[in-house]
Amino acid sequence: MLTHRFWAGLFALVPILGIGLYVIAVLGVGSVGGFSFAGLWLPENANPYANAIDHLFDLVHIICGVVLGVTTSILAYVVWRYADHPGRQAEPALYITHHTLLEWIWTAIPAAILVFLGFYQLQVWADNKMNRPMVMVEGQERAVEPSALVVGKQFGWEVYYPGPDGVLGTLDDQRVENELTVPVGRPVVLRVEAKDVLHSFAIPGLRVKQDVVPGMTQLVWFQVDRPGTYEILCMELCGWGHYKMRARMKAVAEGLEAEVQE
Ligand SMILES: [Cu+2]
Repeated sequence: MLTHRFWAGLFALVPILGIGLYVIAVLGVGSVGGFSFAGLWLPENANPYANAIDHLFDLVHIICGVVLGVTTSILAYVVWRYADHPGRQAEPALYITHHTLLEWIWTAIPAAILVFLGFYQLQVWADNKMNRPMVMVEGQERAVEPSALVVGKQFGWEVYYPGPDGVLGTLDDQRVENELTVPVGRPVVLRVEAKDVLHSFAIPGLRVKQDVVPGMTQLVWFQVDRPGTYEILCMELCGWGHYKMRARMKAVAEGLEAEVQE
């Protein structure tokens, strides 16, 4: 009797804590024992390409939150209500071992949600991963060229800028460790690569995240609308020093770029 109440209570903690912690992080107010809840959620987005990503992120979390809340609450209730009691037999109407219609329903609903999300996000994926930003050069529309090459390695980021020849990927490239500088207010394209193992190039404040694979070249693009310093992280567990793969990205007003790089 008491045991199943205990288990039911424990199961009930899953929706309460699972959803409650999200709400606390999103609201970001209050503190417990000196630990502040501010800043637990993502930093404010500074990349206009990523507003749609934030929208998708919220949508997916709301869908998952509702499903988690409903299913785990039902589980806790069922453990509470229908646990085994000595001497009591299951009512025949409630003794269900298989229900084909129910199986169809809880397969079809998640499938429909996934298919919906798949189509719903197509344009966002295209804008962020396929359609490179274009600029007008002498009356012609051209794709923005990468302004720097970022190479992930165990454990840090090498940043290469074009040297005096103005071409990226040549012998006179300038190398800087763990510091990237980009202009604000216009599209920036970067080439990202990995030297040794899988890494993931991420700038949380811009919602940029791209896995990098040795031997492959990827392009990422974004625009920074707020000058300042942003955190660059590796989001792929890549070895013992993974936590050290922090770098800084400085977003500066046009014209100041050269000064900062020196
Ligand atoms: Cu890494």
